[in-house]
Amino acid sequence: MSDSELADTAVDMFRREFGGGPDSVWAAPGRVNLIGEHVDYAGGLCLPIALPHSTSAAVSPRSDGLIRLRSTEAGPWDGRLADVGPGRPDGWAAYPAGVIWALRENGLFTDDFGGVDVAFVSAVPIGAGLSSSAALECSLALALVSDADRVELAAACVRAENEVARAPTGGMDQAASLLASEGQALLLDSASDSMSQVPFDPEGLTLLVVDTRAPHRLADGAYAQRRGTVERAARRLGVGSLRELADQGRGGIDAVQSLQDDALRRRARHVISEIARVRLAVQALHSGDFAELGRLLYASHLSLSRDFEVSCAELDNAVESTLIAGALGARMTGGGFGGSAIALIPPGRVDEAVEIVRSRAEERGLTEPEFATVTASPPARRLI
Ligand code: GAF
Repeated sequence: MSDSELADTAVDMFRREFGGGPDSVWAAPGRVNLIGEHVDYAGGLCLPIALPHSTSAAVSPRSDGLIRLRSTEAGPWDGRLADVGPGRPDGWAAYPAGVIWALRENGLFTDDFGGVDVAFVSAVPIGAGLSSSAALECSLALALVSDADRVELAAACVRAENEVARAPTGGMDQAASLLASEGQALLLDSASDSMSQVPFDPEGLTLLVVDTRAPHRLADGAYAQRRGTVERAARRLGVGSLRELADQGRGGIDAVQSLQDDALRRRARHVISEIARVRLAVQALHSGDFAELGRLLYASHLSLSRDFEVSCAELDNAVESTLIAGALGARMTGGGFGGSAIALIPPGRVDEAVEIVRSRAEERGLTEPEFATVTASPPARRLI
C-alpha cells in the first residue's frame, strides 16, 4: 500500500468506528533483519532494514481519559490507563495500550494523558515474522509524542512489549521501525545502545522476502527459552553478556567450546559467530561485495538452524530453494519457528526463485508461501 492509500484507509476506518475524522495519521514500518539474529538480547550487533510495508494509526485525542482501540486485524478494545499494567490487558491491545502505559511510566508525556481514539490499519503481514507488533507500537508512540527523541520512543515500545505484553524480546524491531533510513541498513550495537547507518543498495540484486505462512509453532515459549539459555551460558562463562566473549576473538570461541553442556555450547557458539558475521557483513556492504554478503547470510542460516535450532522445514525450504535458483545467499529472518526468509537474487532470476520455492513447498506438503520484493524504506513518519 502506498502512503496515501494507507492514510485513506485509516481515515475511512476511523470515520466508520468513531464517527468523525482523525486529528492526524501516522505510519511505522515492519522490518527484515539482514543479519545478526538472536543476538540483540546478548549485547550483540544486528543489521535490519525498514520495510516498504507499514502500519498506520489514525488518532484523535480525548479529554475524558477513555482509550478506544480499533484494528483491521482484531476486535475492539475500550479501557482506561488504570486498566493497563504489567500483564494486562490480554491479547493484541496489550501492545498499543502498553505503549501508552510505558510512555507515561518513562515520563514522556509532558501533559496529563486525556485519552485517545485510534484506528490501526496494518499492511505488515501479521504473524509473518516481519515485526507487525513493533510497527503498531511505533506508529502509536510517534503519534502520541511526536517531538520526543526516537531512541526514547523505541525504549518505551520495548517496555510495553516486555512488561505489558510479556514478550521478552530485544530492541531490534522497534529501533528499525523508528530509526532506520531509506536506502540504509541500521547497524545496532545493543551493548552500547549506539547505532549507525550502512548503505544498502544491492545494485540490481533483488531482496526477496518469502513469507512461509508457517504457523509460529511454540514461538513465544521457545523464544523465551532460547534467551534464557543464552543468559545462562553467559553466567556459566562468568561474563555479563556473550558480547564480551565475541569481542575476545579466538579466546572467546575457545571459552564457548569449553562448555560441557551441549545445548549451552551450541547456543553460545551461534551468538558469538553471528556477531562476527555482522561485522564482516558491514565490511562487505561498504565494499559492495554482495557475493561475500550472500555467503554470510547462508552461514547465518546454517548456524540458526543447526546450533540455535530456531528454523523449521518451511524456512529451510525457502532458503534451499532460492539458493538452487541462483540466490547469492539466503537465510531465515526474525525470531524463527516459522515466519519469513530473505534471499539476495541476481537480476532476472526472481520469477524462477519464486517458482522453485513454491513448487518445492508443494512437493513437501508445506503451506504455499507468499512473496515480496523489498528495499530499505523510510522509518516511522506522519502521513496527515
Ligand atoms: C524478534 C525479537 F523481537 C527481536 O528483538 C530479535 O530478538 C529477533 O526476534 C531475533 O533476532 O524479532
